[in-house]
Amino acid sequence: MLGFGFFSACWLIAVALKGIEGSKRCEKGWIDFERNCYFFSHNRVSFKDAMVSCHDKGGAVLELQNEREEKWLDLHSHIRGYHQGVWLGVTDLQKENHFVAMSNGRKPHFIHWAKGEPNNHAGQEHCALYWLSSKAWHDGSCNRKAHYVCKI
Ligand SMILES: [Ca+2]
Repeated sequence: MLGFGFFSACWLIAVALKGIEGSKRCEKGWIDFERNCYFFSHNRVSFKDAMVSCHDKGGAVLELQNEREEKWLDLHSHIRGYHQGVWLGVTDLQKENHFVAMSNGRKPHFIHWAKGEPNNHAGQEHCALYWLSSKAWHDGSCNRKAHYVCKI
């Protein structure tokens, strides 16, 4: 006869499997955070190449939504040995000093420029990066090479 112990064991296994299934929601090579999946690049590329790469993977260059996500990005960038900056999907290529999100062309509702940024240094900086040493955003040349994170 199957006792209560057997059924409670089955229930625990079912809950555990559901947990495993839940953690496998993102494809291999992507990691999940608050219901989204993120791909951290191994190489450093221009802003345009980062956009193309993320698009090819079915995602888009990370557009930070809030401080929690920014802190999480900072942690994982350090874990991966990133240095300098990480591309964000924010640019003022269309209109100087009018930074918009690539996904919708609108002013991002979360913005976190470092002190003195964006400064459009030498009139050449139109793409935003999360700058690790500042723990805040910089505008940089879109042609520079930087790590990037795709988000789905
Ligand atoms: Ca700058």
